[in-house]
Amino acid sequence: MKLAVLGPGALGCLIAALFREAGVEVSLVDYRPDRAARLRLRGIQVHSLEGVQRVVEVPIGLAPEVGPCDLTIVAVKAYQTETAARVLPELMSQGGVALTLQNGLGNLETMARTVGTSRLLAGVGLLGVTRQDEGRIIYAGRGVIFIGAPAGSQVAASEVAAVVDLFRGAGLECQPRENIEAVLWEKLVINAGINPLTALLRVPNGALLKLPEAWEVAVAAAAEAQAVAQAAGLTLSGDPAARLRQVCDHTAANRSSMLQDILAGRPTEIEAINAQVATRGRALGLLTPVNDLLTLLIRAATQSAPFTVA
Ligand code: KPL
Repeated sequence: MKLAVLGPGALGCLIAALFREAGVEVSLVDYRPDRAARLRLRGIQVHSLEGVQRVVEVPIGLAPEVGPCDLTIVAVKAYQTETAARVLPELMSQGGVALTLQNGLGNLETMARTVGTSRLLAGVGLLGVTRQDEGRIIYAGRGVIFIGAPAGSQVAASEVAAVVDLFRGAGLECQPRENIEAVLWEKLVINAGINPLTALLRVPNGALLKLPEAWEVAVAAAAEAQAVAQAAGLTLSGDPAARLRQVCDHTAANRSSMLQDILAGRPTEIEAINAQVATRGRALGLLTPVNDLLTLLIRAATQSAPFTVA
């Protein structure tokens, strides 16, 4: 099976490196030729929390160089999905599958605009992985990946099982899920709580457990997200606070992806996370004041970067 991993960010680099080490035919796909050339030269540096480092040489290229693949994993930031979706038609082989492993909502809809829904899969990963620098990542927290066929997908259960086996073969804990929409929302609930708070306070995930006021806001944002999911007819497992606590605990040393974005001066995924909770809540007649405020604060934090005092 030939694989492409679209996006050399933290998750993309980790997955591509693990597949490569497992002997899978995999390429990392970048849209920037300069960065692709540098990464090809240096390889992907994977650091563990214990300080162990290894360099994995992963083939890296632009979409036309990589060509059609059986499985294309979309691991770009939610705000780059539009760009990624444009190259999906040339990356997906006849009968190939595209799997989004991204945060937030709206990614599947964007991908469907260029390749339709029938060969799409959705996945949710609860891994703690931090990008230190171009191609240099810290694998800070192991976690499970759930994969399933969303509404409109015609990918067979046996094909989902083959993708799950591929992930397992690369040393990742992976499980198939029939109700992947609910799982996407369960992750959204977690991201709505952890990501904006850690980004605003500039703390690792585990610190939220030690900051009672921050924790209260995180739980309130997560609870609003869970209420919107329930109003949309989805049944999410468990209590949002308990789920939040578990993820903060498992990824305690990790910097959330939104904190990494803020620190690097990049756009954030706020529009795909808290803003989605607010928009979808409004459409269902639900108020989401905590998510509204967190959305505004993160937008303000992004805009204020040029004015920050030393
Ligand atoms: O998904 C994450 C993210 O940072 O975006 C969590 C699970 C919160 C890990 O940091």
